[in-house]
Amino acid sequence: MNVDPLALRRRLAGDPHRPIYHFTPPANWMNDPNGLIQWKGRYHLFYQHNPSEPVWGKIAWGHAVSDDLVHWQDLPIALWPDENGPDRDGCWSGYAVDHEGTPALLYTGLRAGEQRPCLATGDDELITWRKHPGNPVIAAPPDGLKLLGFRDHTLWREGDDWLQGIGSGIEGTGGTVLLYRSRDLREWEYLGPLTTGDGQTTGNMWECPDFFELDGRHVLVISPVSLRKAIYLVGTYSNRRFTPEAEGTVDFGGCLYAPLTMRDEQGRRLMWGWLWEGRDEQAQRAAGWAGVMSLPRVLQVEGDQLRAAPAPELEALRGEQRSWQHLPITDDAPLVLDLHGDAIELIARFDPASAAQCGLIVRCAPGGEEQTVIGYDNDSRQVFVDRTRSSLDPTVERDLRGGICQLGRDGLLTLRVFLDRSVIEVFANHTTCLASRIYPTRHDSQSVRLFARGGPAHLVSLDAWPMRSIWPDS
Ligand code: DQQ
Repeated sequence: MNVDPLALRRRLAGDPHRPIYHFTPPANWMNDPNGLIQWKGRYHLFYQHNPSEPVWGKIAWGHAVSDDLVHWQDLPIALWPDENGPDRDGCWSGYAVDHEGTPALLYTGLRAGEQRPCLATGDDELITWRKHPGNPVIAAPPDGLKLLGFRDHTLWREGDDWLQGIGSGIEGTGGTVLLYRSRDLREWEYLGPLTTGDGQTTGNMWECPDFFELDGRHVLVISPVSLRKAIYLVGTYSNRRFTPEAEGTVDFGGCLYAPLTMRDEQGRRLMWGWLWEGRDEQAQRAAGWAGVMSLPRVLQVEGDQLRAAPAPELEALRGEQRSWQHLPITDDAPLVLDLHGDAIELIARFDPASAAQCGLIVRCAPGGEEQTVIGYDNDSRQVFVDRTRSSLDPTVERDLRGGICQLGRDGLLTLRVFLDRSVIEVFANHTTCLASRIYPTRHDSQSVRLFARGGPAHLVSLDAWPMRSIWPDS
Protein backbone atom coordinates (compact mmCIF):
# COMPACT_ATOMS: atom_id res chain seq x y z
CA MET A 1 0.00 0.00 0.00
CA ASN A 2 1.60 3.25 -1.13
CA VAL A 3 -0.89 5.60 0.44
CA ASP A 4 0.56 7.86 3.12
CA PRO A 5 -1.31 6.85 6.29
CA LEU A 6 -1.10 10.36 7.70
CA ALA A 7 -2.76 11.71 4.56
CA LEU A 8 -5.54 9.15 5.08
CA ARG A 9 -5.84 10.25 8.69
CA ARG A 10 -6.01 13.93 7.71
CA ARG A 11 -8.77 13.17 5.24
CA LEU A 12 -10.89 11.61 8.00
CA ALA A 13 -9.98 14.04 10.79
CA GLY A 14 -13.03 16.25 10.26
CA ASP A 15 -15.41 13.37 11.02
CA PRO A 16 -17.10 14.35 14.31
CA HIS A 17 -17.23 10.68 15.39
CA ARG A 18 -13.57 9.93 14.75
CA PRO A 19 -11.62 9.78 18.04
CA ILE A 20 -8.54 11.99 18.37
CA TYR A 21 -6.70 10.26 21.21
CA HIS A 22 -7.78 6.65 20.85
CA PHE A 23 -5.94 4.59 18.26
CA THR A 24 -7.89 4.09 15.03
CA PRO A 25 -6.82 2.59 11.70
CA PRO A 26 -5.55 5.17 9.17
CA ALA A 27 -8.72 4.34 7.21
CA ASN A 28 -11.01 1.36 6.65
CA TRP A 29 -11.48 -1.54 9.03
CA MET A 30 -9.82 -2.56 12.31
CA ASN A 31 -10.71 -5.23 14.86
CA ASP A 32 -8.61 -7.18 17.42
CA PRO A 33 -5.31 -5.96 18.82
CA ASN A 34 -2.57 -8.44 17.94
CA GLY A 35 1.07 -9.15 18.70
CA LEU A 36 1.59 -6.55 21.42
CA ILE A 37 5.25 -6.28 22.27
CA GLN A 38 7.79 -3.80 23.57
CA TRP A 39 10.84 -4.12 21.35
CA LYS A 40 14.00 -2.09 21.89
CA GLY A 41 11.98 0.16 24.19
CA ARG A 42 9.23 0.90 21.66
CA TYR A 43 5.65 -0.31 21.99
CA HIS A 44 4.37 -2.17 18.94
CA LEU A 45 0.67 -2.54 18.28
CA PHE A 46 -0.48 -4.85 15.51
CA TYR A 47 -4.13 -5.17 14.67
CA GLN A 48 -6.63 -7.01 12.49
CA HIS A 49 -7.04 -4.75 9.50
CA ASN A 50 -8.95 -4.73 6.25
CA PRO A 51 -7.06 -1.99 4.43
CA SER A 52 -9.47 -2.02 1.47
CA GLU A 53 -12.87 -1.40 3.03
CA PRO A 54 -14.43 -0.15 6.29
CA VAL A 55 -15.97 -3.58 6.89
CA TRP A 56 -14.46 -6.89 7.99
CA GLY A 57 -13.09 -8.95 5.07
CA LYS A 58 -9.75 -10.32 3.96
CA ILE A 59 -7.70 -9.51 7.01
CA ALA A 60 -4.08 -8.33 7.14
CA TRP A 61 -2.03 -7.20 10.15
CA GLY A 62 -1.85 -3.42 10.54
CA HIS A 63 1.07 -2.08 12.54
CA ALA A 64 1.86 1.01 14.60
CA VAL A 65 4.62 1.96 17.02
CA SER A 66 4.84 4.28 20.00
CA ASP A 67 7.68 5.56 22.18
CA ASP A 68 5.44 6.75 24.98
CA LEU A 69 2.33 4.53 24.83
CA VAL A 70 0.30 7.58 23.82
CA HIS A 71 1.43 8.93 20.43
CA TRP A 72 1.50 6.43 17.58
CA GLN A 73 3.18 6.24 14.22
CA ASP A 74 1.80 4.09 11.42
CA LEU A 75 4.13 1.47 9.99
CA PRO A 76 3.67 -0.62 6.85
CA ILE A 77 1.29 -3.53 6.97
CA ALA A 78 3.12 -6.39 8.66
CA LEU A 79 1.34 -9.47 7.32
CA TRP A 80 -0.64 -9.89 4.12
CA PRO A 81 -2.57 -13.01 3.16
CA ASP A 82 -0.51 -15.06 0.72
CA GLU A 83 -2.18 -16.24 -2.47
CA ASN A 84 -0.59 -19.69 -2.15
CA GLY A 85 -0.27 -19.89 1.61
CA PRO A 86 -2.27 -21.38 4.46
CA ASP A 87 -3.25 -17.77 5.25
CA ARG A 88 -4.69 -17.19 1.76
CA ASP A 89 -8.05 -15.96 3.10
CA GLY A 90 -6.79 -13.99 6.08
CA CYS A 91 -4.10 -13.47 8.69
CA TRP A 92 -6.11 -13.75 11.85
CA SER A 93 -5.24 -12.95 15.44
CA GLY A 94 -2.02 -13.83 17.15
CA TYR A 95 0.76 -13.13 19.54
CA ALA A 96 4.31 -11.71 19.45
CA VAL A 97 7.34 -12.95 21.37
CA ASP A 98 11.08 -12.48 21.51
CA HIS A 99 12.54 -15.85 20.52
CA GLU A 100 16.24 -15.77 21.36
CA GLY A 101 16.60 -12.23 20.06
CA THR A 102 14.35 -12.66 17.02
CA PRO A 103 10.85 -11.15 16.95
CA ALA A 104 8.31 -13.86 16.16
CA LEU A 105 4.58 -13.83 15.50
CA LEU A 106 2.26 -16.78 15.83
CA TYR A 107 -1.02 -16.09 14.10
CA THR A 108 -3.95 -17.96 12.61
CA GLY A 109 -3.86 -18.53 8.89
CA LEU A 110 -7.24 -18.96 7.25
CA ARG A 111 -7.67 -20.99 4.05
CA ALA A 112 -10.95 -22.37 2.77
CA GLY A 113 -12.42 -22.24 6.26
CA GLU A 114 -9.44 -24.03 7.86
CA GLN A 115 -7.76 -22.24 10.73
CA ARG A 116 -4.09 -23.12 11.29
CA PRO A 117 -1.24 -21.68 13.38
CA CYS A 118 1.40 -19.92 11.30
CA LEU A 119 4.78 -18.48 12.24
CA ALA A 120 6.52 -15.34 10.95
CA THR A 121 9.82 -13.85 12.05
CA GLY A 122 10.76 -10.20 11.75
CA ASP A 123 13.76 -7.96 11.24
CA ASP A 124 15.10 -5.96 14.14
CA GLU A 125 12.77 -3.02 13.43
CA LEU A 126 9.73 -5.36 13.15
CA ILE A 127 8.99 -3.97 9.69
CA THR A 128 9.62 -6.90 7.37
CA TRP A 129 8.20 -10.30 8.28
CA ARG A 130 9.22 -13.61 6.79
CA LYS A 131 6.68 -16.38 6.92
CA HIS A 132 8.03 -19.77 7.91
CA PRO A 133 8.18 -21.95 4.76
CA GLY A 134 6.85 -24.89 6.78
CA ASN A 135 3.60 -23.09 7.66
CA PRO A 136 1.22 -24.08 9.09
CA VAL A 137 3.28 -25.09 12.12
CA ILE A 138 0.46 -27.34 13.33
CA ALA A 139 -1.03 -29.33 10.46
CA ALA A 140 -4.43 -30.02 12.04
CA PRO A 141 -6.28 -29.77 15.35
CA PRO A 142 -5.88 -32.71 17.76
CA ASP A 143 -7.69 -35.91 16.78
CA GLY A 144 -10.69 -37.18 18.61
CA LEU A 145 -12.19 -33.84 19.63
CA LYS A 146 -15.20 -32.22 17.99
CA LEU A 147 -13.92 -28.66 17.91
CA LEU A 148 -15.80 -25.45 17.14
CA GLY A 149 -12.70 -23.50 16.09
CA PHE A 150 -8.93 -23.57 16.22
CA ARG A 151 -7.67 -20.02 16.32
CA ASP A 152 -5.92 -17.22 18.21
CA HIS A 153 -2.79 -17.78 20.25
CA THR A 154 -1.27 -17.06 23.63
CA LEU A 155 2.39 -17.83 24.22
CA TRP A 156 4.64 -18.00 27.23
CA ARG A 157 8.02 -19.35 28.25
CA GLU A 158 8.60 -22.16 30.77
CA GLY A 159 12.30 -22.99 31.10
CA ASP A 160 13.44 -24.05 27.64
CA ASP A 161 9.90 -24.60 26.39
CA TRP A 162 7.46 -22.35 24.63
CA LEU A 163 3.88 -23.03 25.64
CA GLN A 164 1.11 -22.08 23.26
CA GLY A 165 -2.62 -21.94 23.99
CA ILE A 166 -5.06 -21.96 21.06
CA GLY A 167 -8.67 -20.81 21.41
CA SER A 168 -11.35 -23.40 20.73
CA GLY A 169 -14.55 -25.02 21.94
CA ILE A 170 -15.48 -28.65 22.43
CA GLU A 171 -18.89 -29.39 20.97
CA GLY A 172 -21.37 -30.21 23.69
CA THR A 173 -18.92 -29.30 26.48
CA GLY A 174 -17.70 -25.70 26.36
CA GLY A 175 -14.97 -23.26 25.42
CA THR A 176 -11.41 -24.44 25.78
CA VAL A 177 -7.77 -23.52 25.31
CA LEU A 178 -5.69 -26.26 23.68
CA LEU A 179 -2.15 -26.41 25.01
CA TYR A 180 0.98 -27.14 22.96
CA ARG A 181 4.71 -27.24 23.70
CA SER A 182 7.69 -26.39 21.49
CA ARG A 183 11.39 -25.64 21.72
CA ASP A 184 11.66 -23.59 18.55
CA LEU A 185 8.11 -22.32 17.75
CA ARG A 186 8.10 -24.65 14.70
CA GLU A 187 7.53 -28.16 16.01
CA TRP A 188 4.62 -28.43 18.41
CA GLU A 189 3.50 -31.25 20.69
CA TYR A 190 -0.11 -31.34 21.91
CA LEU A 191 -0.43 -31.55 25.70
CA GLY A 192 -4.23 -31.46 26.17
CA PRO A 193 -6.58 -28.65 27.20
CA LEU A 194 -5.19 -25.96 29.49
CA THR A 195 -8.72 -25.67 30.84
CA THR A 196 -12.25 -26.24 29.53
CA GLY A 197 -15.44 -24.41 30.47
CA ASP A 198 -18.83 -25.98 31.10
CA GLY A 199 -20.57 -24.11 28.29
CA GLN A 200 -22.74 -22.16 30.74
CA THR A 201 -21.47 -18.78 31.94
CA THR A 202 -18.34 -18.91 29.78
CA GLY A 203 -19.88 -19.78 26.40
CA ASN A 204 -18.98 -22.54 23.98
CA MET A 205 -16.12 -21.18 21.87
CA TRP A 206 -13.27 -19.07 23.25
CA GLU A 207 -11.60 -16.56 20.96
CA CYS A 208 -8.39 -14.68 21.68
CA PRO A 209 -7.17 -16.48 24.82
CA ASP A 210 -4.49 -14.68 26.79
CA PHE A 211 -2.85 -16.48 29.72
CA PHE A 212 -0.44 -14.81 32.13
CA GLU A 213 0.76 -14.59 35.69
CA LEU A 214 0.01 -11.42 37.59
CA ASP A 215 0.35 -10.49 41.25
CA GLY A 216 0.94 -14.09 42.25
CA ARG A 217 -2.16 -15.43 40.46
CA HIS A 218 -2.79 -16.85 37.02
CA VAL A 219 -5.26 -15.15 34.71
CA LEU A 220 -6.92 -16.38 31.55
CA VAL A 221 -8.67 -13.72 29.47
CA ILE A 222 -11.03 -15.08 26.80
CA SER A 223 -13.59 -13.73 24.37
CA PRO A 224 -16.44 -16.26 24.16
CA VAL A 225 -18.12 -15.65 20.81
CA SER A 226 -21.66 -16.23 22.03
CA LEU A 227 -21.31 -13.78 24.94
CA ARG A 228 -20.09 -10.90 22.77
CA LYS A 229 -17.85 -9.74 25.60
CA ALA A 230 -14.52 -10.61 27.17
CA ILE A 231 -14.28 -12.36 30.50
CA TYR A 232 -11.42 -13.26 32.78
CA LEU A 233 -10.75 -16.30 34.92
CA VAL A 234 -8.42 -16.05 37.92
CA GLY A 235 -7.03 -19.26 39.33
CA THR A 236 -4.17 -21.64 39.86
CA TYR A 237 -1.78 -23.15 37.34
CA SER A 238 0.08 -26.36 38.01
CA ASN A 239 1.17 -29.39 35.98
CA ARG A 240 0.25 -27.47 32.87
CA ARG A 241 -3.40 -27.28 33.81
CA PHE A 242 -5.22 -24.12 34.81
CA THR A 243 -7.93 -24.32 37.46
CA PRO A 244 -10.18 -21.25 37.46
CA GLU A 245 -11.34 -20.13 40.88
CA ALA A 246 -13.14 -16.91 39.99
CA GLU A 247 -14.70 -15.34 36.94
CA GLY A 248 -15.40 -11.74 35.98
CA THR A 249 -16.24 -9.38 33.14
CA VAL A 250 -13.39 -7.39 31.65
CA ASP A 251 -15.60 -4.45 30.67
CA PHE A 252 -19.32 -3.89 31.18
CA GLY A 253 -19.96 -1.38 28.39
CA GLY A 254 -20.86 -3.99 25.77
CA CYS A 255 -18.41 -2.64 23.18
CA LEU A 256 -15.02 -4.09 24.14
CA TYR A 257 -13.99 -7.41 22.67
CA ALA A 258 -10.91 -9.53 21.93
CA PRO A 259 -8.60 -7.78 24.41
CA LEU A 260 -4.94 -8.71 24.44
CA THR A 261 -2.18 -7.97 26.92
CA MET A 262 1.59 -7.62 27.05
CA ARG A 263 4.20 -7.31 29.78
CA ASP A 264 6.26 -4.19 29.29
CA GLU A 265 9.85 -3.46 30.35
CA GLN A 266 8.58 -1.91 33.58
CA GLY A 267 6.95 -5.24 34.40
CA ARG A 268 3.44 -3.87 33.90
CA ARG A 269 0.70 -5.97 32.33
CA LEU A 270 -0.95 -3.71 29.72
CA MET A 271 -4.20 -4.44 27.94
CA TRP A 272 -5.88 -3.09 24.81
CA GLY A 273 -9.28 -4.13 23.52
CA TRP A 274 -11.19 -3.63 20.29
CA LEU A 275 -14.09 -1.16 20.68
CA TRP A 276 -16.48 -2.08 17.93
CA GLU A 277 -18.89 0.24 16.20
CA GLY A 278 -22.45 0.80 17.35
CA ARG A 279 -23.63 1.75 13.88
CA ASP A 280 -24.51 -0.20 10.77
CA GLU A 281 -22.52 -1.13 7.71
CA GLN A 282 -23.96 1.69 5.64
CA ALA A 283 -22.80 4.23 8.22
CA GLN A 284 -19.36 2.60 8.38
CA ARG A 285 -19.02 2.77 4.62
CA ALA A 286 -20.08 6.41 4.62
CA ALA A 287 -17.53 7.17 7.35
CA GLY A 288 -14.68 5.34 5.58
CA TRP A 289 -13.37 3.75 8.77
CA ALA A 290 -14.49 1.42 11.56
CA GLY A 291 -13.06 0.18 14.84
CA VAL A 292 -11.23 1.85 17.72
CA MET A 293 -8.64 0.54 20.17
CA SER A 294 -9.33 1.11 23.86
CA LEU A 295 -6.86 3.20 25.82
CA PRO A 296 -3.96 1.16 27.21
CA ARG A 297 -5.04 -0.23 30.58
CA VAL A 298 -2.70 -1.31 33.37
CA LEU A 299 -3.91 -4.53 34.97
CA GLN A 300 -3.70 -5.74 38.54
CA VAL A 301 -5.17 -8.70 40.38
CA GLU A 302 -6.74 -7.84 43.71
CA GLY A 303 -8.06 -10.86 45.55
CA ASP A 304 -9.93 -12.75 42.87
CA GLN A 305 -10.57 -9.76 40.66
CA LEU A 306 -8.86 -8.28 37.66
CA ARG A 307 -8.63 -4.50 37.93
CA ALA A 308 -7.79 -2.11 35.13
CA ALA A 309 -6.65 1.51 35.25
CA PRO A 310 -5.79 3.85 32.38
CA ALA A 311 -2.03 4.00 31.79
CA PRO A 312 -0.59 7.05 33.63
CA GLU A 313 1.21 8.11 30.43
CA LEU A 314 -2.17 9.33 29.11
CA GLU A 315 -1.87 12.36 31.40
CA ALA A 316 0.56 13.78 28.82
CA LEU A 317 -2.47 14.51 26.63
CA ARG A 318 -4.14 16.79 29.12
CA GLY A 319 -4.62 20.49 28.38
CA GLU A 320 -5.43 23.10 30.96
CA GLN A 321 -7.12 21.75 34.08
CA ARG A 322 -10.37 23.15 35.40
CA SER A 323 -11.81 22.18 38.79
CA TRP A 324 -15.05 22.39 40.78
CA GLN A 325 -15.60 21.58 44.42
CA HIS A 326 -18.47 20.90 46.77
CA LEU A 327 -21.57 21.37 44.69
CA PRO A 328 -24.94 20.21 45.97
CA ILE A 329 -26.98 18.38 43.32
CA THR A 330 -30.71 18.68 43.71
CA ASP A 331 -33.05 15.79 43.00
CA ASP A 332 -34.17 15.85 39.37
CA ALA A 333 -32.66 19.25 38.53
CA PRO A 334 -29.43 18.65 36.59
CA LEU A 335 -26.70 21.15 37.38
CA VAL A 336 -25.44 22.69 34.14
CA LEU A 337 -21.72 23.35 34.34
CA ASP A 338 -19.80 25.79 32.23
CA LEU A 339 -18.01 22.80 30.70
CA HIS A 340 -18.24 21.51 27.16
CA GLY A 341 -16.37 19.12 24.96
CA ASP A 342 -16.22 15.93 22.99
CA ALA A 343 -12.55 15.14 23.67
CA ILE A 344 -12.09 15.56 27.40
CA GLU A 345 -11.11 13.68 30.54
CA LEU A 346 -13.16 14.04 33.70
CA ILE A 347 -12.50 12.86 37.23
CA ALA A 348 -15.61 13.33 39.33
CA ARG A 349 -16.03 12.35 42.99
CA PHE A 350 -19.58 12.02 44.27
CA ASP A 351 -21.14 11.40 47.61
CA PRO A 352 -24.32 9.59 46.53
CA ALA A 353 -25.80 10.63 49.92
CA SER A 354 -29.48 9.69 49.83
CA ALA A 355 -29.91 9.75 46.03
CA ALA A 356 -31.18 6.69 44.24
CA GLN A 357 -28.91 7.63 41.32
CA CYS A 358 -26.29 10.27 40.64
CA GLY A 359 -23.55 11.02 38.17
CA LEU A 360 -22.68 12.89 35.00
CA ILE A 361 -24.57 13.75 31.85
CA VAL A 362 -22.22 14.21 28.92
CA ARG A 363 -22.54 15.10 25.24
CA CYS A 364 -25.74 16.88 26.19
CA ALA A 365 -27.61 19.18 23.76
CA PRO A 366 -28.85 22.52 25.15
CA GLY A 367 -32.41 21.24 25.54
CA GLY A 368 -31.31 17.71 26.47
CA GLU A 369 -32.47 16.36 23.09
CA GLU A 370 -29.31 14.24 23.00
CA GLN A 371 -27.52 13.14 26.16
CA THR A 372 -25.53 10.26 27.58
CA VAL A 373 -25.82 9.44 31.26
CA ILE A 374 -22.96 7.96 33.26
CA GLY A 375 -24.20 7.21 36.74
CA TYR A 376 -24.36 5.09 39.84
CA ASP A 377 -27.50 3.29 40.94
CA ASN A 378 -27.67 2.82 44.70
CA ASP A 379 -30.20 -0.01 44.63
CA SER A 380 -28.38 -2.28 42.24
CA ARG A 381 -24.94 -0.92 43.23
CA GLN A 382 -24.10 -0.60 39.59
CA VAL A 383 -22.30 1.99 37.56
CA PHE A 384 -24.01 2.42 34.23
CA VAL A 385 -23.76 4.11 30.86
CA ASP A 386 -27.16 4.98 29.46
CA ARG A 387 -27.02 5.69 25.74
CA THR A 388 -30.75 5.36 25.11
CA ARG A 389 -30.84 9.10 24.32
CA SER A 390 -27.29 9.56 23.04
CA SER A 391 -28.28 10.16 19.45
CA LEU A 392 -31.21 11.40 17.38
CA ASP A 393 -30.05 8.99 14.67
CA PRO A 394 -32.52 6.08 14.92
CA THR A 395 -30.10 3.62 13.29
CA VAL A 396 -27.37 3.59 15.96
CA GLU A 397 -27.27 1.29 18.97
CA ARG A 398 -29.03 2.52 22.11
CA ASP A 399 -29.05 0.69 25.42
CA LEU A 400 -28.22 0.90 29.09
CA ARG A 401 -25.32 -1.18 30.40
CA GLY A 402 -24.04 -1.47 33.92
CA GLY A 403 -21.66 -3.35 36.16
CA ILE A 404 -21.33 -3.84 39.90
CA CYS A 405 -19.14 -1.20 41.51
CA GLN A 406 -17.99 -1.01 45.10
CA LEU A 407 -18.06 2.45 46.64
CA GLY A 408 -14.88 3.51 48.42
CA ARG A 409 -14.44 2.99 52.17
CA ASP A 410 -15.40 6.65 52.48
CA GLY A 411 -18.71 5.89 50.69
CA LEU A 412 -17.64 7.95 47.67
CA LEU A 413 -17.89 7.18 43.99
CA THR A 414 -15.09 8.24 41.66
CA LEU A 415 -15.89 8.31 37.97
CA ARG A 416 -12.95 8.74 35.66
CA VAL A 417 -14.34 9.34 32.22
CA PHE A 418 -12.59 9.64 28.86
CA LEU A 419 -14.76 11.20 26.16
CA ASP A 420 -13.32 11.00 22.71
CA ARG A 421 -15.98 11.84 20.17
CA SER A 422 -17.78 8.50 19.54
CA VAL A 423 -15.91 6.77 22.39
CA ILE A 424 -16.59 6.76 26.10
CA GLU A 425 -14.39 4.90 28.56
CA VAL A 426 -15.38 4.90 32.21
CA PHE A 427 -13.22 3.69 35.10
CA ALA A 428 -15.32 3.68 38.27
CA ASN A 429 -13.70 3.46 41.69
CA HIS A 430 -10.83 1.42 40.25
CA THR A 431 -13.16 -1.58 40.15
CA THR A 432 -15.43 -1.31 37.13
CA CYS A 433 -14.76 -0.44 33.47
CA LEU A 434 -17.30 0.45 30.82
CA ALA A 435 -16.38 1.28 27.23
CA SER A 436 -19.14 2.52 24.98
CA ARG A 437 -19.74 4.11 21.59
CA ILE A 438 -22.11 7.01 20.93
CA TYR A 439 -22.99 9.00 17.81
CA PRO A 440 -24.64 12.32 18.68
CA THR A 441 -25.93 14.09 15.58
CA ARG A 442 -25.98 17.68 16.85
CA HIS A 443 -22.84 19.79 16.87
CA ASP A 444 -24.02 21.38 20.13
CA SER A 445 -24.35 18.07 22.03
CA GLN A 446 -21.29 18.99 24.05
CA SER A 447 -22.24 20.03 27.54
CA VAL A 448 -21.48 18.32 30.84
CA ARG A 449 -24.04 18.26 33.66
CA LEU A 450 -24.40 16.71 37.09
CA PHE A 451 -27.54 14.88 38.10
CA ALA A 452 -29.24 13.21 41.04
CA ARG A 453 -32.51 11.29 41.07
CA GLY A 454 -34.62 10.03 43.95
CA GLY A 455 -32.91 12.35 46.45
CA PRO A 456 -30.05 14.85 46.52
CA ALA A 457 -26.37 14.02 46.04
CA HIS A 458 -23.17 15.94 46.48
CA LEU A 459 -20.27 16.55 44.13
CA VAL A 460 -17.10 16.46 46.20
CA SER A 461 -14.84 17.47 43.32
CA LEU A 462 -14.57 17.52 39.57
CA ASP A 463 -11.42 17.94 37.52
CA ALA A 464 -11.62 18.31 33.76
CA TRP A 465 -9.08 18.53 30.99
CA PRO A 466 -9.40 19.02 27.24
CA MET A 467 -7.42 16.23 25.58
CA ARG A 468 -4.96 16.64 22.71
CA SER A 469 -4.74 14.57 19.58
CA ILE A 470 -2.23 11.74 19.45
CA TRP A 471 -1.52 12.39 15.75
CA PRO A 472 0.86 15.01 14.33
CA ASP A 473 -0.90 18.03 12.77
CA SER A 474 -4.30 16.41 12.34
N1 DQQ B 1 -11.13 -11.93 15.11
C1 DQQ B 1 -10.15 -12.63 14.31
C2 DQQ B 1 -10.12 -14.04 14.82
C3 DQQ B 1 -10.68 -13.90 16.18
C4 DQQ B 1 -11.74 -12.86 16.03
C5 DQQ B 1 -10.55 -12.52 12.87
C6 DQQ B 1 -12.13 -12.20 17.31
O1 DQQ B 1 -8.79 -14.54 14.83
O2 DQQ B 1 -11.18 -15.13 16.66
O3 DQQ B 1 -10.54 -11.18 12.45
O4 DQQ B 1 -12.70 -10.94 17.10
